[in-house]
Amino acid sequence: MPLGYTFAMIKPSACRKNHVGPILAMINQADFRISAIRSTKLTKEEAERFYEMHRAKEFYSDLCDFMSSGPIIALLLEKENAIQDFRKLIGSTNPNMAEEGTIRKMFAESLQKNAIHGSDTVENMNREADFFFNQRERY
Ligand code: 3AN
Repeated sequence: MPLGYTFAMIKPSACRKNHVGPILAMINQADFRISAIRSTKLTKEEAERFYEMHRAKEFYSDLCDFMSSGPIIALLLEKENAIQDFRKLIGSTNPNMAEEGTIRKMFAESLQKNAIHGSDTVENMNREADFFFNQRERY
């Protein structure tokens, strides 16, 4: 299978609790190569733009407040079957449903504060990667 990419973001709650190191170790142990990485803090407007597909949902405003509440780690990751394999590594959106050994099972605090984001389609991955990284920042 050819190499592909996925975009990931370690959320403010996981950064605040010093879970960045263990999460990056799990990502590397699962054979993802880090192509680009940045620590940054989203403004509320940037969070609204990143999650614009959820604009109509009742959790949208709270989600954008949370996602702009502290630093995040943005990641572009490379692996065979990257998008699907990464969704498996992070587990279900709701941590109560997440499988044992997944990142969300280990580090999520709630449905909203679920530790990490992973792209769900190639189209979204490209949009999300372009949101954070220019071509010179990708190796
Ligand atoms: P995923 O991140 O697993 O693809 P999405 O795209 O459905 O899940 O949701 C984006 C983010 O919105 C989730 N990571 C979570 O933080 C938040 N979220 C999703 N559903 C809910 C909900 N019912 N209540 C509160 N927050 C939610």
